[in-house]
Amino acid sequence: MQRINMAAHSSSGTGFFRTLLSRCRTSGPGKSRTPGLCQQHRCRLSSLPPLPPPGTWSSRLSRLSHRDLYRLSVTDPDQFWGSAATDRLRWVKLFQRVRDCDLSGGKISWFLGGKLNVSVNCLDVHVEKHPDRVALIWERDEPGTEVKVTYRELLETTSRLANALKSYGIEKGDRVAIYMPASPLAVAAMLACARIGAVHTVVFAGFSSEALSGRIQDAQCKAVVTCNQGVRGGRLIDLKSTVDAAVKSCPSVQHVFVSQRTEQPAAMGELDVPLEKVMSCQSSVCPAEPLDSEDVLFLLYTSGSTGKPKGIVHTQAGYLLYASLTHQYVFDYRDGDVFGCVADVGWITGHSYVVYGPLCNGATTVLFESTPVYPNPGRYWETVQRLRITQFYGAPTALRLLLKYDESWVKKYDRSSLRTLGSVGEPINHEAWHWFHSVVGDGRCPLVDTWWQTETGGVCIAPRPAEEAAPILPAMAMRPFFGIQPVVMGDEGEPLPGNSVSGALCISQPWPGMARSIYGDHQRFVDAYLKPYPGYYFTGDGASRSEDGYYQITGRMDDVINVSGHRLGTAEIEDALDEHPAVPETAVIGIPHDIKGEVPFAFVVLKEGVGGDPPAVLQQLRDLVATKIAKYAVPEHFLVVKRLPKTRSGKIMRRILRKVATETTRDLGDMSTLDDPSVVQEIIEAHELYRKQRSQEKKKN
Ligand code: 7RM
Repeated sequence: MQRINMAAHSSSGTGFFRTLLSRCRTSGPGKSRTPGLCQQHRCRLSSLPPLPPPGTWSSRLSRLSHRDLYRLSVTDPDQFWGSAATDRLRWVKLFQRVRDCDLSGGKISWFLGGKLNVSVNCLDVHVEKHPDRVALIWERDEPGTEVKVTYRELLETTSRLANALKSYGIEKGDRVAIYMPASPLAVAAMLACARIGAVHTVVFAGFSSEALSGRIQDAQCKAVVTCNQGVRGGRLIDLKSTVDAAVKSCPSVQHVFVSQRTEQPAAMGELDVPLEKVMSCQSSVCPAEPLDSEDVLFLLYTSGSTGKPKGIVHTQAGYLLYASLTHQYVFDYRDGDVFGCVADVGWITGHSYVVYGPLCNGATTVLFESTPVYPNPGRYWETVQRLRITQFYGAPTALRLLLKYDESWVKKYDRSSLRTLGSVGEPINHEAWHWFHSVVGDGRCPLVDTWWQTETGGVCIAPRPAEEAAPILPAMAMRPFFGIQPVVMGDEGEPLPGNSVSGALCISQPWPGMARSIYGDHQRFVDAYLKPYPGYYFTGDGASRSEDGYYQITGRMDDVINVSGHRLGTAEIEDALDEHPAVPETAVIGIPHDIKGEVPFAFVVLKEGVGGDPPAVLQQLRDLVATKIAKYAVPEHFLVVKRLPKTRSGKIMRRILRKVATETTRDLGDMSTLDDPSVVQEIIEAHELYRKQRSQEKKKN
């Protein structure tokens, strides 16, 4: 088979800007509604700086200060992103227009007319230059058994896997579910989809079979890629049987590709295809499908404020460019670094900072299969020492767990390779920040607290990017990344100017990495993110801007909670609980937890009569949530109540439940809209009793 020579098709930055410029000149500033601004391309005609020579994005950048770069990125996004995309990505056909976006109308398009292939940008371009550089270090569960995969090997594996998918009829546009923990084959499966234009949707391998089938059904997946078992913390987890149970209710699935992670043979049924076996018969060369910039790259399901997870849609060029640029600038990534992001590939952090960002930059990236405490609480730092990790990127929940152990678990390992520390997923509290910075980093590594979302594609707010000399203040000094214009909105939906303000966090300009839609429901996308503040992207988070202009995230404003850095809709848990025949009504809220960040607290109303054996019902409820969603979603607390506090229009007043659960009932706030205020006292008393029982049980244990 002949491989497309992508290099022959790529164009130079200079060429792009000449074309753009000459076209703008012919349209003429006179025709433009804004003087000096070309309406077609929205580029400034008079103020264009000298054209950068091709391929010099980085050297040109290094001469501009961060402050100047940021200014350029927001005052002239076409220039900034056009130049970045031209110089940083390899195109089969260069785009003709940088962007065509209308946030109020729900239209977001970047790099229009361009054609490229993401897997070529993550693999082939590096194989040409350094085929033997290590692309992946698979840090397997058992310490000291890591496996290194070079760029050449990863390209070959990806190509075989892509050919295998094709030979089973998977085509451009088809959806493929990937239900695997972090492993080279999981990465190859993602890149194989990207190579042939199929759309992957990775489902975190901790999700239950029902959660998996719901996602497969929503995406109408044609195939699933999985493995026989997972290995985590010394334990084996049956993944194949979960997939078997899931696909029973998924008629769209024609094939299940099964890889062998362990010796244990999986029972193979009609749909099942042994992955390694079919790959070994395939060619290690697979032509890359040239794809439109706006073709879908992947779907990733995430929780919202309703019971049904949303299939967030990301497309090719804009996503890849944003992931790679943020990977380089936020983490100070340099050639030769060993990038250690310990997130699972099932989350957006794994997509952007284990796979796409690092591979697009030709980095060596770590795939962490284990847990922070296996075989002991020194695991992360022993791994840092053994692999010589330069950037360590993890979640506050793991840090809060580890800081409870003796410092010697950190100190006995050599961490001198570390240069940048990163945190993601939830607010990092001061204690965890200081422990990470001073104990792990010996006070010498910048710690970047990165705020972003599944929907934003990559980091949007982080301490350093906008200004090199900015000091990093513990747990708050966050600044917008290039191209990001955060806006804090007031109660009336008005942008709050100046500093020392807090409100709803929005972003006022589109950026290339942002989500394009919700799969199969664009209206829901518009309603959730673009309608609340017309003309802006609404994040769902609250934020404040300090007197120095730094951003600090205060947390979700909707019914989404964050358990150990995993996003969870309280409505999803309620839906699962409500399936129990003895439970007419429930309300779930999040309450603070010192390690997990937040945990679900369930208020349940039991039907009269069946309430005879509450402990048994509560155990059934726990099982329900574990099978419907995942174990981590099981509420930490259940409080049986007679009624829930409701407004006259029938809405549950969660604010009151939060106050009861966090024992802050001294000031309950305005209760004038409550239908029957006597409910509140009833619930407070029930909670008081529950608290006493729990502390007695604790004493006994
Ligand atoms: C990357 C990721 C997104 C939600 C987001 C926030 C919260 C994430 C931070 C944070 C405070 C942070 N994607 N969040 N990072 N809150 N500081 N540095 O986590 O889609 O799974 O979650 O997570 O509420 O909206 S996600």
